[in-house]
Amino acid sequence: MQRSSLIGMILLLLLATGEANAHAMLDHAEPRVGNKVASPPREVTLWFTQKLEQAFSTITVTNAAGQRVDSGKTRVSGSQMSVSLRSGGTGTYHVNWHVLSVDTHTTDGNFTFQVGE
Ligand SMILES: [Cu+2]
Repeated sequence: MQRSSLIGMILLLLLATGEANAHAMLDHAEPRVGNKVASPPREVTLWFTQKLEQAFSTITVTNAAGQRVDSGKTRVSGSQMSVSLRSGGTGTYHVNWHVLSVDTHTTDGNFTFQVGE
């Protein structure tokens, strides 16, 4: 193998590895992950490390009783997305997110925050 083609292969490998690490991951959220807020928030907003595709990016939120409190209409703007909430009382809220980033990779995750008490 020629030296130049070996270097080319190593460069390709480095590029592929870098791309694989570039999925949209959750950067931060409001309400903040694991935090406590005094009253039920009107919406939940999530910021990601990459731009998102509107069509396949969703947030669902359930209250302490396990009832859906999100509007079902996730709004995507660049690398952030948000969804409106109806009041679901106090306790632990669960946020589940699923995103398709512009690099065509999907990622998902979940976190909780506390309301009141
Ligand atoms: Cu990716």
